[in-house]
Amino acid sequence: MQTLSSKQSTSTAIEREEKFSAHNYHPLPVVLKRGEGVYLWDVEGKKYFDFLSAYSAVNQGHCHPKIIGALTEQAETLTLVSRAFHSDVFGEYAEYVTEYFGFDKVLPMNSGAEAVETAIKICRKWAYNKKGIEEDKAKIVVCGNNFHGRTTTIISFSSDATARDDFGPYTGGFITVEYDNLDALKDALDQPDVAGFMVEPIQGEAGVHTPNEQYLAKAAEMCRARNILFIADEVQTGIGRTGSLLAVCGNCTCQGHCERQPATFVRPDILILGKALSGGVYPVSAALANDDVMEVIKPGQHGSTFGGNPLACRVAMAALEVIEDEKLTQNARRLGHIFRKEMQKLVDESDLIKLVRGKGLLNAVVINDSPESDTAWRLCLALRDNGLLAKPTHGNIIRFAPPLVMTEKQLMTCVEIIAKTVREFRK
Ligand code: IF1
Repeated sequence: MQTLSSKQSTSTAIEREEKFSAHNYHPLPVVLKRGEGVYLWDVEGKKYFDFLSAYSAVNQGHCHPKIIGALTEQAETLTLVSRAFHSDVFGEYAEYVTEYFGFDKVLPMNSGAEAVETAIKICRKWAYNKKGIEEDKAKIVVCGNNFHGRTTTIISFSSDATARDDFGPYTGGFITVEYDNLDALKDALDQPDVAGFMVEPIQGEAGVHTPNEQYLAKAAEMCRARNILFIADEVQTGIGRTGSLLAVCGNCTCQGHCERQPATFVRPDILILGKALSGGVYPVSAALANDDVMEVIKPGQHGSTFGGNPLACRVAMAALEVIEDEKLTQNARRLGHIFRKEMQKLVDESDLIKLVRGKGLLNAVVINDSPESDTAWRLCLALRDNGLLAKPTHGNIIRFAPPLVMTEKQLMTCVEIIAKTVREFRK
């Protein structure tokens, strides 16, 4: 009886969603009710390891007490005044976040896509006001197979047909080059009127593609030599996920040990953050830049009702403190090495998975089947049944990205679940 009624609550929840919500997603059939740290529970009380972390938003773990404490305390005090007035929290946050990442100024927004749009607008305005590009001529170079969000401008330069098709007319002003190809980048940067180059340091949605070691440093250097802004979209890769505070400083010799102002080899002119900036508690995003770039934005030229609200500011400060307090960047780096080593053993032993790649705790395994097959989807269903939640990307790739608060012991339990599931799986 218990099972019957609880089973119905899963199916009822899914049926309701299907009936009353737009069909813009195809979620794994699991209905979650509670989260704590690396764990999630469904409506039937089954416990899972979260291996998606809401696409790397929940780096600090679910319902982190320090972040929830900041949220509830501020929620009872003041939530929103808009930027028509000052709040006592925004200045404190602006100082904190700029010092943390080593930039002069922050422009606060809410979603990742809004922060990307913000970077595009800053870059274009800089092109006209500072670089002297003729009005409406500025070009921004982007990479093939990018994922930067879902606004009409952003999908205009997407190469993913599902994300782009039938949403035209599209916004112009973008040049697409192959990712991780410096020759192609050089040709594009040498075209007239190029103002910026925007890149994901690791392409997440495309299947966790880590570029060659020198790619980002060389790309940044090429931009600098041509007075072109280097724009890093670290919405998914930033804030400890890849074993360094930012993925652009992934090859830094600090081994993930430097906190704040990373001794990065590669300093973006505009840094875009979102997701884990709030620990997945509240939508908080930001574009950061130094004064020579950010000063092109004047009152009334850009903004958002909710951007920089007191609740968001408190949550973000708490979320960034947790990253430092609990040394989550270092943990991601250490556990990432262990995880890939263990997955490599599985690759060697099994026909089902072809390879493992990634950095820190942003990893993916490639399934030995075509992207059109349903093998990765069915493997994710089997992982779910065995107590681990992950999601396929691009058909035959499964992304593994647990919260960074995971312990080594928990990770080894997860490795066992994955190994057992792979061994028992029939294509
Ligand atoms: C969805 C993907 C991840 C991002 C980068 C900006 C944004 C994202 C590098 C926009 C967002 C999300 C969006 C989410 C799925 C997810 C995703 F698979 F689609 F690509 F993480 F890998 N820049 N990525 O990855 O941020 O506006 O969503 O806050 O369902 O669209 P947003």
